[in-house]
Amino acid sequence: MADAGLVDTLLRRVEEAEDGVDSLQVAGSLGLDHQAVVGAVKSLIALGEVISADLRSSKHWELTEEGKEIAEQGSHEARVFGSIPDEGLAQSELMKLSFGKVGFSKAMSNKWIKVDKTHEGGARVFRAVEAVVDQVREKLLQVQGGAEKLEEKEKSELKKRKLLSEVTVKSYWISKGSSFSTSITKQETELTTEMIASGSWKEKTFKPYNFEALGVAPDSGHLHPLLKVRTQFRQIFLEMGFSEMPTNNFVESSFWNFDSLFQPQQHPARDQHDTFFISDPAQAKGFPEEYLERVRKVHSEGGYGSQGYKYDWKIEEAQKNLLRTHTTAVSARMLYKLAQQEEFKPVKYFSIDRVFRNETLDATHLAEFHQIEGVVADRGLTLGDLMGILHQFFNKLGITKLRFKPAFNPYTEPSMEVFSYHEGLKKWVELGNSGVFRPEMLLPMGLPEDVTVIAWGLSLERPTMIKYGINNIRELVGHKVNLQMVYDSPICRLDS
Ligand code: FB9
Repeated sequence: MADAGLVDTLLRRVEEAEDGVDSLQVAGSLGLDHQAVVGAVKSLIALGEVISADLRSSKHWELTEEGKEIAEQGSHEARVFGSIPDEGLAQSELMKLSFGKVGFSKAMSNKWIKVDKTHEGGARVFRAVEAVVDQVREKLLQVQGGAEKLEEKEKSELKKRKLLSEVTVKSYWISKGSSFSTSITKQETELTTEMIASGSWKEKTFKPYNFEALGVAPDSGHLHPLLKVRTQFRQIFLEMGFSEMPTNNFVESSFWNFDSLFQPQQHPARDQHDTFFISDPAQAKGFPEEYLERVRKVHSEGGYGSQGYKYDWKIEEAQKNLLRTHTTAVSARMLYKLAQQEEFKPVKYFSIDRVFRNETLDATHLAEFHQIEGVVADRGLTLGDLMGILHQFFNKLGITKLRFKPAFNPYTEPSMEVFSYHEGLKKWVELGNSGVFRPEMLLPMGLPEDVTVIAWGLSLERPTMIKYGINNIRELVGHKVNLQMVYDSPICRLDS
């Protein structure tokens, strides 16, 4: 809202005027910037029909900077005439004056001065008349003073000398509107419960909605580098025919996160040091009873050719809620669901989402990261199939030379760590982990005996940090992230 005092003054001017006032004229008479008066006009327009304002453009003449200088100090020719003493002035001296060159030629054409070229010591300039009238200056002073119009010929002469310019100014012609009033009641901008309850809304006026108003334009929209790399990995999985798993539950039960994967309840990964347990709700319920019983049995007594872990498996341990430590918990849920189907169909699943580990934090590890996981279930899959699909997957990242190293996971046997030599970093880089899910995990779910499931996992942060040359994970995620990094990170293109 413009300055209330100016709005009131403007309303009084309109009321006093016979038919209206011009915003430029009002600004001039108040010694205000024209834009301030325009602001007051616009705020009155927003109130409805208080005033009528017609935009119009008017032309007027203004002195240029040079014109103002001449109006102040006289024309160049008059100053040349004034600078010549009775004994005359060497032409070379006259040309050294700032107004010398332009003034000399004008004074000569006005026949105000003359040159004696035969003078000893070089050409000398003398006055040719007793006195002169500086008409240029007088005309400019007339324009400056807003006096009566100059002849067209005179104006174009001054315009040609760049002493005068014609300026077009837009201004408002302001007159009384159909609901003109000099007392503007404050317009409410929201209808409150108090107004409705008390009925006071009846005496108030409300600012009309401006449905044309545009929202505040966001200064920028940028995707985080992690999300750009996630999209690239998602694209790779999709073109390999994988379907994305539903990972929209960070909270998981220990049953699906550990027990269903044949990870024993006394495993160190299941204690507080490595896992974030949830206090409320602390316990999960509603597990498939028959499946749970088969899991209990395979842990405590063995089965399916396995001797099991021979410990007293407790449901209370399986019921503990936690933040999932890997997306393999989701893979377990999906494989169990697959096993419930009448007829087994081969599948290729993937997931890319956050997992949480109560780890020691350092430059490359936070208490959470994004795990990327691929899972393939089919009849008769072997370790060779796993190696083959890992070559195909990493090849799409531009990584062609892989090395596999025997490893251990509680839920896969055999297991392999995956390595590649990074030409840029000139060192072997661990790319992730992989393996064949154990029968003690798959058979209690009810999958056919000849079905094998191969899987692998890696993180999203490591390739992102390498891709964008980030050394400290805190530059990538967390409250200390420099947003400029987000704005500046180019779209991710993993080699394909
Ligand atoms: O991401 C990892 N390394 C990596 C991946 C891609 C990459 O791209 C290059 C630019 C081209 C570079 C590096 N790693 C896995 C290896 C290491 O970073 C490791 O130190 C950290 N690992 C995490 C776990 O740390 C507790 C990365 C994370 C990881 C490890 C294993 C799995 C998932 C994530 C898994 C699994 C799995 C195994 C079998 C069956 C199912 C899932």
